Amino acid sequence: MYEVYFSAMRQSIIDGAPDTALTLAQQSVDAGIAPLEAINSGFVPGMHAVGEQFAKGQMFLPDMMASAEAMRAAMTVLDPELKKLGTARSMLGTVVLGTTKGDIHEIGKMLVGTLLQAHGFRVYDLGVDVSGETFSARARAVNADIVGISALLTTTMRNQKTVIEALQKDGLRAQVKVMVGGAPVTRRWAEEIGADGYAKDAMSAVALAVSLMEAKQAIASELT
Ligand code: HCB
Repeated sequence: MYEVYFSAMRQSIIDGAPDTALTLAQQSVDAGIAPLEAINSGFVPGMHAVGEQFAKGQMFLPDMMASAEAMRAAMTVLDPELKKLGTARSMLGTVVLGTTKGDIHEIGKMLVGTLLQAHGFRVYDLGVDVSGETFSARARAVNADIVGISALLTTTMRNQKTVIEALQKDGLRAQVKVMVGGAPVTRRWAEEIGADGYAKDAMSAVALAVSLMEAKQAIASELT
């Protein structure tokens, strides 16, 4: 039904056109399209197309940066709409979220943070290029239940393990659950590095965070 919108959204990302992306995002809200549907069916497929074209050498870094700008422009409209969904909910848990050391990709991580907040989690977003020590120190400071680590590069995936090691070193691993994600990350990789879970997208990250909280609560009630 909204295919025309979704196709224009996808194209606005491929074209790296922030003004068009922002206008389309606003129009989709006015037309009653669910913000998550606009993101998942319109804008994110645009980012995937950009990644494919970059990999084939049909697009270059400045194009990819322009596409990221367009995505950010759309999110300035859709992010508050998503957050509104969660305003009346009770707090489910506390999540510390960031993109790992050496990696500056932030769009997927921001989306995960927004949806977690919309579903009742308190989220501390540490940004990009975050070291294991910083993740761990912040997890301690805010008494985090979950640490969510994003990595978009095959070269920075291994730093997800560094975060887990920092949590272990600081004696926090028993109380802090770890979830990992990002385009090159797989369930198998999550198991290999000793994470508690892997999520392929933002909605799965919410479902995973809920189940990790249930697991934490089950252990806590066994101990009391
Ligand atoms: Co970037 N880049 N990039 N990039 N980039 C990728 C990631 C490639 C796959 C493109 C390609 O070659 N096909 C590639 C990585 C190849 C590899 O390692 N396998 C790549 C490369 C090579 C690079 C540079 C090295 C390019 C260069 O400089 N020569 C450079 C690296 C800089 C650095 O980090 N040190 C670079 C730079 C950039 C920018 C700056 C131009 C820009 C980022 C801007 C920004 O974020 N502010 C960028 C972009 C936009 C991309 C692509 C096109 C899109 C990424 C994106 O936003 N996807 C990407 C291609 C792709 O991924 N297909 C390309 C959309 C979001 C919604 O998806 O997967 O990030 P997501 O997140 C999902 C999901 O994974 C999950 O939920 C999210 C929401 O649904 N999730 C989690 C994510 N984190 C989670 C954490 C959890 O706990 C749970 C779930």
